[in-house]
Amino acid sequence: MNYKIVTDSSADTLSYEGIPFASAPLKIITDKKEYIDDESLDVEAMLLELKTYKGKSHTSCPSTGDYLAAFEGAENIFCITITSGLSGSYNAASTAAKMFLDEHPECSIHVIDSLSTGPENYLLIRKLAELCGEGLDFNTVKEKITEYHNHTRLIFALESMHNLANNGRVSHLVAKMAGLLGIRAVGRASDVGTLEMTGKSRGAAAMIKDIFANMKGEGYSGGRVRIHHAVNPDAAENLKNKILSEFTDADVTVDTAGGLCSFYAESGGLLIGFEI
Ligand code: X90
Repeated sequence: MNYKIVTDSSADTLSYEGIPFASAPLKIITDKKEYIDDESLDVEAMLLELKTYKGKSHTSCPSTGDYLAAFEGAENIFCITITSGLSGSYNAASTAAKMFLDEHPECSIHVIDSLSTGPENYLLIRKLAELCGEGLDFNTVKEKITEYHNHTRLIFALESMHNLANNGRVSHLVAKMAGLLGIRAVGRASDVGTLEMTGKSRGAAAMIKDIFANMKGEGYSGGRVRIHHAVNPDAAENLKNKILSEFTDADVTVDTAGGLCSFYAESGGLLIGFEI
């Protein structure tokens, strides 16, 4: 079977080895500039520029046309989007899938609403690449990825929720918690794909402890973990070591968050996707 994986840039993964792959970029838009979340974007430079920028900023998801372009030429497509609870990306991809299948009835597309973002989406992509690589048929891959999705979770820790609040993705009241100096708001992707706060941590060491406790509270017991950080490699490494100190054989990988996740998680933010 010829498979292709299509995602949007919320997965923090612009390429994937061993399988045809496309990432449709989201955009971060200010009155001065448009940042396209693809390989041309310097995420750190963007965050620095936004630090001193006082005007309005917002984001936009890929269009139906962007998804149609990403589907072009493929036969069997799995498409993973950022949560429909916070973005129109899933709608755009679903509309594109209908249009594509009208034109190409011999093809198959399954669009997955991740109800999440970043590292959880990465885990889903990694699993899809493995399942497709095993030569399974389309419906079997679809069944298995649906089942796998029941066993993945996302936790985050944010020092600021300014951009989330300004764009209506959390209330200003909730965002206040993360606005206090030295306080990180810790939360999870809810069952409907929105932000659910679980607590706050004072200081970097407490944050690592709290994230790990939250992971175990969700049922983590040594599965794969993916940590994406917004310019916070030290915290990501510390968390990785904490996990490995208890689950010595766990497969824990660290990477940088892309433009979209870094814009919303803001400098210092951590996103953790994991299997339960
Ligand atoms: O369509 C668009 O413009 C994109 C909107 C995305 C809004 C939120 C992205 C959040 C990224 C922040 C913490 C993780 C929250 C996950 C909850 C499901 C990262």
